[in-house]
Amino acid sequence: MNATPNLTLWGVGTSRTVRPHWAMHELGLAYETKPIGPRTGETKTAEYTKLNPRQKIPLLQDGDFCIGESAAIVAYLSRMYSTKECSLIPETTRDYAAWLEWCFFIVAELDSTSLYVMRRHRADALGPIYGIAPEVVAQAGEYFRQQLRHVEVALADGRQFLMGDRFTSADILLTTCLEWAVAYGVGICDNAQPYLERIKKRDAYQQAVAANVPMAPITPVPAKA
Ligand SMILES: N[C@@H](CCC(=O)N[C@@H](CS)C(=O)NCC(=O)O)C(=O)O
Repeated sequence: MNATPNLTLWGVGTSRTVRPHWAMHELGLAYETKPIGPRTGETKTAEYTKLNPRQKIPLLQDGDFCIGESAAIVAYLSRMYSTKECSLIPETTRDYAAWLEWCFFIVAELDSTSLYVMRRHRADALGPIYGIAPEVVAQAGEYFRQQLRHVEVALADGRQFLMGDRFTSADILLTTCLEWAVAYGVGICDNAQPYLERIKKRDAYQQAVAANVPMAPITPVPAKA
């Protein structure tokens, strides 16, 4: 199928950057890491801006092709590099639809609308940049818990993973959000606790955490001009 891939991953240190590291470890892919961090000025260099005008991490280079957005990178890797022995994406149309639904739900509702809002407005996170807003932080945490009901109901049938008995990249996205919520002191639903413990035992998860260093400090380092 594919010749030996030439993969370079830009970015370490955040809940978003760990996602593609994890997907690559699950898939057994060799890759180079460019360990640039958020708000260090490293996303704003001319070299990096040429690759990613959004000046955000993570970013994957696959040969002469670049893709940004953590969830898109993980979906791309899943589609491109899954094998019969190790696949992060469902095959049947119905399962694929359910997987898509999970991925979009997690990114839109749990990440962008809840946890990232908390991050932007917490005094000990990006609040000094975007505005410290305790009421907004509290509401976003509440919204996260409400939305997590979808996860609680799905996991109630005892399934091991979001898609049933098979680990997929939707589990990568969910796990990173659950961990982020725990770090922010937002309670996660009952069925998510054993799910999270189980998933964190995976070798690829542990390898990805080790690869995703140095971790960015919670309180932002002012970006260099
Ligand atoms: N939706 C994007 C968000 C990426 C993002 O916001 N990355 C932050 C760090 S978590 C970043 O690179 N900020 C620019 C900087 O701090 O220099 C994704 O999931 O990849």
